Amino acid sequence: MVTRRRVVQAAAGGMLALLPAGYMAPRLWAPPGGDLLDPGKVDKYVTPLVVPPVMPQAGGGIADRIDHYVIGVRQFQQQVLPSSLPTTTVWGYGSTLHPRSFHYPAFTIEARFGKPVRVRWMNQLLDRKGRYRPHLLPLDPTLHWANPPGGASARDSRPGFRSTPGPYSGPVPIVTHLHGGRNTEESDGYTEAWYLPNAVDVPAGYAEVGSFYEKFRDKFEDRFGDSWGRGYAVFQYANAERASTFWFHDHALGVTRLNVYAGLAGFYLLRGGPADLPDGVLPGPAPRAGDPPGRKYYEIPLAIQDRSFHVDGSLFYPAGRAAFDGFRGPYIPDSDITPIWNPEFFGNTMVTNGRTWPVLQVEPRRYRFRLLNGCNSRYLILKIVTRALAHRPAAPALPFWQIGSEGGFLPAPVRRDQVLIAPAERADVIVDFASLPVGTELYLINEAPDKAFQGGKASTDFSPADPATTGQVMKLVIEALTTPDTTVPLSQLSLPSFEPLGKASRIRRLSLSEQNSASLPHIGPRQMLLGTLDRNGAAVPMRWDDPVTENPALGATEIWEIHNLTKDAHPIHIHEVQFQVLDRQQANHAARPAEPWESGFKDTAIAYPGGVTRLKATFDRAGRYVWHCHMLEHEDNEMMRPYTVG
Ligand SMILES: [Cu+2]
Repeated sequence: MVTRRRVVQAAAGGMLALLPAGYMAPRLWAPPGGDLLDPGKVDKYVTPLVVPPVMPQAGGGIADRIDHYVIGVRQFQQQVLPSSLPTTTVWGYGSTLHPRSFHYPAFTIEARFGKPVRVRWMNQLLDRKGRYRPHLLPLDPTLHWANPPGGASARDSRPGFRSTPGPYSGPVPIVTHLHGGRNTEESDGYTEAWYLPNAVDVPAGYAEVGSFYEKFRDKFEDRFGDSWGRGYAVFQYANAERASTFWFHDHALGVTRLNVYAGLAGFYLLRGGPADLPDGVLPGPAPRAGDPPGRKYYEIPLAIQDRSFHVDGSLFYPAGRAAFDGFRGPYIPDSDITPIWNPEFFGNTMVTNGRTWPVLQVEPRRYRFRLLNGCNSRYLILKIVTRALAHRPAAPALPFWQIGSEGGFLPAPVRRDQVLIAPAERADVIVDFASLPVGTELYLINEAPDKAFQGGKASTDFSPADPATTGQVMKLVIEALTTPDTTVPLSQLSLPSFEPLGKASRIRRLSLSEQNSASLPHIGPRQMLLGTLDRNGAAVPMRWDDPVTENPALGATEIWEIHNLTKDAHPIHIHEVQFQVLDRQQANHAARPAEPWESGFKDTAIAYPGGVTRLKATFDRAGRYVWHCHMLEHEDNEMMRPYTVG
């Protein structure tokens, strides 16, 4: 987006001269700089990788039939940076009955096929006196967002302003989505089913819950006989899906990017059932309840995220539009450009499982890594290499054998020298370190760009991430083998059977488009929109509150053709389903089949610019869900649509 940014800056400079003096000064929000922590000052590979332990369960009366959890969202300090640098104030999930379980990212929920999980998700963003905690990060109140100050009549709307507001400083709405899970609507974490903390000082007139909270609360009580209350909701996950790598994260309307960036994400691993493999076939164990300290794990989930920090250790997130493209106003209400929201965000530091640039000792054997791109906007192209600063594109030292994607195992393992993974995508991979001598040092690097991904190859079509900072993720050091590897070699590994979806009965043509300012020439993007296509193939962009246009019949199998009319690749996520990627087609070219690693079920897939991506899904659960772009900045500003089944 370098080109566009230059255009915008030039246009803004020219335009400002024409504006009344009041628009030019004073500057409302400081640009980044000054107190931003230089990532070059963060020592790499001095902190061991954290393997998140399992989330402790809550005891329950019917604990033998359902796994019960009581999970709060709290604010706390964590040593995200190396211990020579300050701690970071983060938000994270944890079991309210186990205060030491609060961590960013969350401890892992281990779920068994066929055994439901019921979670009481509690908003505990409170101080010791029970007063609400404001957001850690600058929250733009001019988006179409949860908007608690709007009260019952104007919650979940885009509020009007007479002058450009500063960031929202009131109580923060949350609602948790189990990403990848196929659950009834009231348990999906619908973006307008948010709730504030049960604080003593919620201002009078504020909506304490989103517009769908009460309806889904009543549905949940009818369906499961458990009630919701002030500051919490209860969701139940059936765990009827294929064994998969799911994750949970916040999904509150218009504030998801900030809630997730503050730390609200964790793994949810579903095991067992007909689409899993017996214990011992794949590398393991993963953490289990009651593990002694220091236990060795050969199955490890890796949540990779980009972050920036202030010199005091606090999280940095842009406090004004100018950080993105230098545009200094006029903003809403004197134009249609939001004052604080940034169209994308790229941190300057790589964090894995809540630590910057960690190191992991690995034995010369096979490991299973469940990779999650947990970044807001950043794509990752991961590679294992011998030299961290190797010239890009670097030669791979070891391949990844991908065995699974978002919806469980692939039909067969796929060898990949590099793993391209978009925000919210997961790749379940095996890496075999067996051939390497003790003491060998390897690096997990990233060659995706430090800006919006548009497809193409590193160093040919785009500059790869800065090799000194965001171009590095983790270090792996080979240590001595402690026990022989008895897992099945890749050449003999056969994965669980895979049943493709049936024939589709309908094709929907959908669009992704980008809108610039309607009032200020050349200023943009203002927002990205989903929508439909008209008969002539022109985009019909839709906003969050436009009427539902995607309404599959219950049980229908449909093909969704995603026409991307923007310049960037967008990771498209559809709730409630696991889809198959059929093919992709650029204008005037033959369709290309899905990538080999997309041969299983997915819930998020890349829609490349200037082309069509065809997805097939069966919509077999009635209710109201959403589909959206998983670049969280896009999602938060209108690039999300409700859809209904049945
Ligand atoms: Cu997007």
